[in-house]
Amino acid sequence: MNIEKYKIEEYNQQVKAKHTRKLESLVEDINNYEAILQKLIDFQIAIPSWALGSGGTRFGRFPGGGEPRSLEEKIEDVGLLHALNKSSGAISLHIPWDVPKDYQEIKTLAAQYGLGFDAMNSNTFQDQPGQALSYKFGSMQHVNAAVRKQAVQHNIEVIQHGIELGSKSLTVWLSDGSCFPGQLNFRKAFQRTLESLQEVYAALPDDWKIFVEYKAFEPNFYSTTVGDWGQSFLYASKLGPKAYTLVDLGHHLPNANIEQIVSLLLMEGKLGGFHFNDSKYGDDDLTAGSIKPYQLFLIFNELIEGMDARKMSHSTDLGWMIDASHNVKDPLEDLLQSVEAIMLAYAQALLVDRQALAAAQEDNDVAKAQEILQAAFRTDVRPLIAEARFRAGGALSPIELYRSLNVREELVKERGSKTVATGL
Ligand code: LRH
Ligand code: MN
Repeated sequence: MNIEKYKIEEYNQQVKAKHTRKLESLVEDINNYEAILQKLIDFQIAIPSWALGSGGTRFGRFPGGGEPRSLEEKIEDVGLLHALNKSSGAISLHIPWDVPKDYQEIKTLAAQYGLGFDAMNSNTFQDQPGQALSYKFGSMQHVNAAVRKQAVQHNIEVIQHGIELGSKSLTVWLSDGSCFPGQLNFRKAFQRTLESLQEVYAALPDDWKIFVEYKAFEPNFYSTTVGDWGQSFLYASKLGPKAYTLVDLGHHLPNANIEQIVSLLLMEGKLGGFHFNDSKYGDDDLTAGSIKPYQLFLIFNELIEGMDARKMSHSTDLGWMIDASHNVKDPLEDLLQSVEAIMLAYAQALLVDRQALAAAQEDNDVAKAQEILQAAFRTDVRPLIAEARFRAGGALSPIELYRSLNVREELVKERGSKTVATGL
């Protein structure tokens, strides 16, 4: 489904006056307003191809209808999101869930929607039909060299797909680990995984990056072979300069201080990117900012502090991706809300008075430091990101327009109520 530009302009005209009133009262106190707006316009978040249908758990899945039936329809849906919020300018593919049959056709279609291809994702956590060797006991850690070779070969194929599409990075998430004490030799598992990753690393083009994604548990429930930021940092450091860690917000043990992890990985030049989502218990893959919005703000606060210290570009030097699963919400509405929450956290973090904060920290003025941070977090910056969208040609309120255009109903009419998208 295509949302014509005139429909967005028509809608914006109806709500423009209210928006302008709110914006004018907000920007009175923001001196570098235009610079912040440009940063918000430039900030693009990649949409996961595997999260455009309804997700589920082992207990059940409740498809909402109108789900994309092909990679082409997935690109259309991301194109629709990008038309509405102008902040979703890339799609992140997962292989083999989204194997492109005709590279040129797929690239042309994506370009029509102003989309690029972000990190490619490999999959050695499921056995595919006709697969020679099983990943039941792991892939790159496996005791059987032939299984490790199969996993390495798959990752090299994923890089080939990415090269054809213009992607510049590979995300490797390994579900490898163990479910019971005694099942695994941790040292051998680490070394076998490192050797396998080194073979994949050797196949990377010079201008590519590899992201090593860590996760505390699930589907293994005793140990995970890339189980936390320290282990991912160890792999990325031993692999070489093109290797980085990837922080999926849902992959930490309860109460982990993710903003401190981000600060240190950034300091070491080994932070590659993010899978944004939110969670209350485990890897819940909920809407970003829906459970812990203050944590998301604190993460962006550390990102800006660390990226500016290294003179990094906010929009291009790290991988900004969403990784969520939609069990009860319309997948497209959920993704619009995640992008909005990420933009809100970024905008609020841009408002932090960094000189004053640094001075308060040097004075051990704890209360003052908190006042400075929370002044930014408690600023309603919604008019600011709405203005950024408006200037970029998007809708002042994407979800409001999505609903008033009955997009889901139109997609169900076009695709049917029982269609199921590939992915989680
Ligand atoms: C693992 C993960 C990984 C993806 C998968 C879909 O939990 O976060 O990033 O490959 O979800
Ligand atoms: Mn992830």
